[in-house]
Amino acid sequence: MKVTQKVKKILANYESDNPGTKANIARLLMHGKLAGTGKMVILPVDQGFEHGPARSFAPNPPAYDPHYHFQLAIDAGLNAYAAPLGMLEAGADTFAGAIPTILKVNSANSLSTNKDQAVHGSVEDALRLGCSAIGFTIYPGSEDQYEMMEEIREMILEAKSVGLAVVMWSYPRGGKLDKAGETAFDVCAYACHMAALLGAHIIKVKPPTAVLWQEEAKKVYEARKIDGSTLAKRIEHVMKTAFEGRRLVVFSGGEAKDEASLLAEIKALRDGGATGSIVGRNAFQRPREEALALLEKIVAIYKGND
Ligand code: FBP
Repeated sequence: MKVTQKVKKILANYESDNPGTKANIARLLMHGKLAGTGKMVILPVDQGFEHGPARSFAPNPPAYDPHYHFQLAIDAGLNAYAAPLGMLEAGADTFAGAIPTILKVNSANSLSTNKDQAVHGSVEDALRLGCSAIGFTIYPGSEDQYEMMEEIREMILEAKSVGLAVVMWSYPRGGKLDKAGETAFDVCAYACHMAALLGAHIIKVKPPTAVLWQEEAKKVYEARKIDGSTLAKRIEHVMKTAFEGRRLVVFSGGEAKDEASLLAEIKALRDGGATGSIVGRNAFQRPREEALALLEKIVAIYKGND
């Protein structure tokens, strides 16, 4: 694997990390069709946990099989595949070394009312399965947010000490946040910044709407004329909150939607300077050939081809 200058420059932003962690960040950035570009597209498949099996897989039944997702990510030439323990274990031998993997170590489920997550995977599991990173979700704003941050503090320390990378899903929800607040411009930027402060190497947030939700922050956004008029402008600002672009930030795909809207959104993410996308339902809920064609278009957008 020849690490490109572009990727070397990105690795230099991780000033405190050991060679093992840097090698794993490099693996994530040097795999697949976007290898070496500094951009990434990741397939996440933890929706079976978060939303339930039928809601996740019934739209495309072959997706009940964990092997399906490894193969989809590999054939689409994505940078990495992220999933909880059982999913990764179910394809661990067949796909060993075939694509960088991210072990999602905590999850929520739709049967609970708590805006919290259970830790069900470990750094040891990630090493045993040959993963490049652990993935962890926090819910900024929830009543349990401090506990989640404390849990991740310990796991980040452990992961970094054994040379793994850390990917953090930072999804505001719970507490006093309403639906509009969860994806508001200022709240999303705040969630991204907190993930950077917690020590994440790669941050995952949702694409923000134009809503300014916190009263005090709104005054500053308006007074300082922080432009949130287009999605690309909002992404530009979110990247600033990731230490002026010193941290990698990928944006989630969301519920399955029509191709034109998804591609328009991805172009805006790219134009705003996003590192890339993490696209789950929009990929695996489509028939395989359709998903591969769509992922090809998404990759082409990040390559700079419109
Ligand atoms: P999608 O592209 O399917 O939205 O996947 C991204 C993701 O972060 C998953 O990892 C996670 O299961 C899901 O979104 C959570 O979605 P939500 O927060 O809407 O329940």
